[in-house]
Amino acid sequence: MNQAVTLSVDQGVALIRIDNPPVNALSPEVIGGLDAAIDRASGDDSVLAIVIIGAGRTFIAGADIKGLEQLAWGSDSGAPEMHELLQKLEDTRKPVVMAMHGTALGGGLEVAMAGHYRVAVPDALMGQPEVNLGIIPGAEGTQRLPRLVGLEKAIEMCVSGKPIKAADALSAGLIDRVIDGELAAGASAFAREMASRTGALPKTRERQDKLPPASALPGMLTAGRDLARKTRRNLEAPVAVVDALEAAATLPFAEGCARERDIFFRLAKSEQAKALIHAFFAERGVSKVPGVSKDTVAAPVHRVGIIGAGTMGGGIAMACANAGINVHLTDASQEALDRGIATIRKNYDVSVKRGRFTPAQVDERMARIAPQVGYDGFSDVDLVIEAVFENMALKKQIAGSVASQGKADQVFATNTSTLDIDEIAAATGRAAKVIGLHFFSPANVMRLVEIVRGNATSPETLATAMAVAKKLGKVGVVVGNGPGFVGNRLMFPYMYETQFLVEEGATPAQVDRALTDFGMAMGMFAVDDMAGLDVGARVRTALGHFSDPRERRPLVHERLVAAGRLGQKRGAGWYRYDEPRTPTPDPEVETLIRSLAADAGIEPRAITDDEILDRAILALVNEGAKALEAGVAARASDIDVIYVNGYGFPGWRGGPMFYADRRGLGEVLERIRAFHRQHGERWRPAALLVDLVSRGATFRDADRARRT
Ligand code: 3H9
Repeated sequence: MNQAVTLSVDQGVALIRIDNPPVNALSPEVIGGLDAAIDRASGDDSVLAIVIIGAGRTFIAGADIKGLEQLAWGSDSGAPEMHELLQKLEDTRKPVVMAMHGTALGGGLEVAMAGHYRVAVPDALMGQPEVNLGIIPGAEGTQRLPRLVGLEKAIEMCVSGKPIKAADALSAGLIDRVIDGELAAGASAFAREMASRTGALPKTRERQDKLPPASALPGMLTAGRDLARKTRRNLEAPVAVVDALEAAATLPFAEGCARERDIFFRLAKSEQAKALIHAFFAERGVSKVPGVSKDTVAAPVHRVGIIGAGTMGGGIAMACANAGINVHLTDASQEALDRGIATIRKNYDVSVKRGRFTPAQVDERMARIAPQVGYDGFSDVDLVIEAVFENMALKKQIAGSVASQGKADQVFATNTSTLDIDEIAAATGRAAKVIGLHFFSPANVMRLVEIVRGNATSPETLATAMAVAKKLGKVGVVVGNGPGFVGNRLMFPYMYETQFLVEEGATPAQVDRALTDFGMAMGMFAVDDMAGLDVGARVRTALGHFSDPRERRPLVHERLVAAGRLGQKRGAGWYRYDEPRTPTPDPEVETLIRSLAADAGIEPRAITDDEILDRAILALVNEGAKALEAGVAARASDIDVIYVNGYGFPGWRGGPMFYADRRGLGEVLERIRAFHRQHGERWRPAALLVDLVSRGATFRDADRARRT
C-alpha cells in the first residue's frame, strides 16, 4: 500500500480507502496500492470481508485521463494495465464489497464490477462515459456490464455515456443495495452479512444469465448501432462500443476482453480521441484564470436580480431557478413582465411535455422567480444581471442607478454581446464589481457563458462570476473586453465568408450542407435565420463593420432584412419555413442573390465543398489567432471551448484552433495566404499564425508555453 490507498480493519471488515484527489483517478499508485491492500486483507485471518471505498467527494472517477492523453499522442505507457488487479479482486476468497458515492465512472465502475457486491448511496452516479473521450471502456467493462445489467441496458449506457443513479442501478442489477446513511458503516454491515452467507462468491465474469439468447442478439445489436449513429452523429466510439459489447454475448470472457482491448487501443490513438481529450482538458482549463487563485474569495450568490424579462432575461431567470437560485425579475412595464413570465411558463410546459421536468418541479422553479416592476429589493441581491436591449445609453442609465445602490459586495453583470464593459462600468462608480456575462440564447439551454473582464474588474468579482456560471451548470470562459468579445468576433468573418461564397456561385443550402457534413451542428445560413437577420444586422452595426468603403461588403443580407425576411420568426429568411424550424431552399432568394451579384459584376462559378470549408473554417482560425494576439482570448483552447459549447463546432474535431493544429498550421497558413492574394486585406494572415509556423509550433504548444 501507499499514500493513495490505506487499509484499516474493524470488526472483521478490512476497509480499503482510495485517496487520490481530486477524483481518485486510477493512477499507477492507486492500482498498485489496491493490489497490495487486497493481498494484505486476503492474508489477514481476522478479516472476514473487504470494503473498497473512496475518500473525499467520490469513489473512482475513472482512469487518469492525463495518462490516456499520453496514449492518444503515442506513448503506450499511458493506459493502465488493470487485468491482473480485476482478476485478483474477483478471485479473492473473502467477499469484496464496492461502496460507491459521488461518481463511479469508466475505470471506476470497471473496478466496482469486479467486486462480488456493490452498494451505493442514493445520489451516487455510475456510468461508462468513455465514448465522450473518443474511446471505449478498456478495463473489461464491456464484458462485465452486460453480464450484470443485460445487453440492452449496457448498450444504452455505453453508447450514451450517461451515468445512472443508484435507484436505476439497483433495478438494473448493477448494485445490490442502496445505503441510506453513512456509507462506510452501511457497507461494512452489508459486508459482514455477505461473509456470513455460505456458498460461492458471485463472480461477474462467470455470469451468463443476463446475456441474451442468440435469437435476440441481431435485433439488439442493430438497434444499438442505429442508436449510436443517430444520437452520436459522426462519432466512432459509440458504434465501436457495440462491437465490444457484442463480443460479451458471443465469445468466452477472456476472448471478449481481448476484443475489447484491440478496439480500445485502436480508438485511443484516433484523431477523435485526441480531439475529445483535448476538449475535456480545455473545458477544465477555463477555470484557470490569470489573477484568480484558489484563495480568491467568490461571494456566495443566493439571490439574483434580473433586469429585462425578454428572451435573454427570461432564459437567464430560468437558468437561475433551475439551479435553485431565487430571482427578482423586473421589466419597465407590467405588460412586458407578464409577457416574459408567460414565455417562461410556456417553455417550462414544453419541458414537462418532453418529460424533462415534472409539473411539481416546474411549480418549484416558477416560485423561485418573483416578477416585479421597479427595483424593490435589488439593493440586497448578491448579483444583478442586466439584460435589456443593446443600447449603451439605456445600459449606462440602469448601471448608474442600480449598481451604485447595491450592497458593498454586490456584483453587477451586463449581458451585452457587443458593448464596451468599461464604459458601462464607469457609470456605476464601483467598476471593480462590474463584469460582463454574455449568455447565449436560449440562455436556459446553451452551456456557454462568456465572462467579460473589464479593465477594473476585481479578481473577487471574476471568481464570483465563474462560480455562478458553474452553479448554473454552464461553461464560463473568461474573455477580454474587445469588440464582439471572442465568440462574435470570430463569427462575423466566418459568416461574411459564407455570404461571399453564395454571391460567387454557391447556394445557401450547399454551404450549409458542407458545414453540417463537416460536423457543425447547423449551417451558417440556418443559424442566421434562427437568430434573426435583424439581430445580426444590429450587432454588425454595433461592431462598426464595413465602415471602410474599400472593404467588400455582403450584398444580400440587408436586402433580405429590408424585405422583412428576418428568418424563422417571419417564416422566411435565407430559407423559407413552411413548417416551423424546417428550412426549405427558396428560389426567390437564389434569384435575388444572382441578380445582386450580377449587378456587382460577379460571374457565378462552381464552388467546391473544400473551398467552402476552407473559407468558412479558416476565417474562424485566422480571426481566432488575431483574438489571441489582441489578448481577448487567453488560450487557443478557450476559443475551442467557446466554439464547441456556443457555436455548434464538433467536439470530435476539438474546436477550430485544435482543428487547425491537426490540419497542420503550415498548410493552414498557405491557404490563408492564397485567400489573401485572391480576396484582399480581410484575409491578411494573423502575425501569431505566421510566427508559429516559422517556429514549427502549434496553438497547443503556445498554450503550453503560456502555462509554464
Ligand atoms: C476510463 O476510465 C478508461 C477506462 O475504461 C480504463 C482504460 C484502461 N482523470 O470536472 P471537474 C480532474 S476513461 C484525471 O472540474 P466536477 C479534472 O481535470 C475516464 N483527472 O469537477 C479537474 O482537475 P483540475 C472515464 C480528472 O466536480 C478535477 O479533476 N471517466 C479525471 O465538475 C475536477 O474535475 C470520465 O470520463 C480523470 N478521470 O466533475 C470522468 N476526472 O482541478 C471524467 C476529473 O486540475 N470526469 N479529473 O482542473 C468528469 O466527468 C468530472 O470531472 C467529474 C467531476 C464528474 C468526475
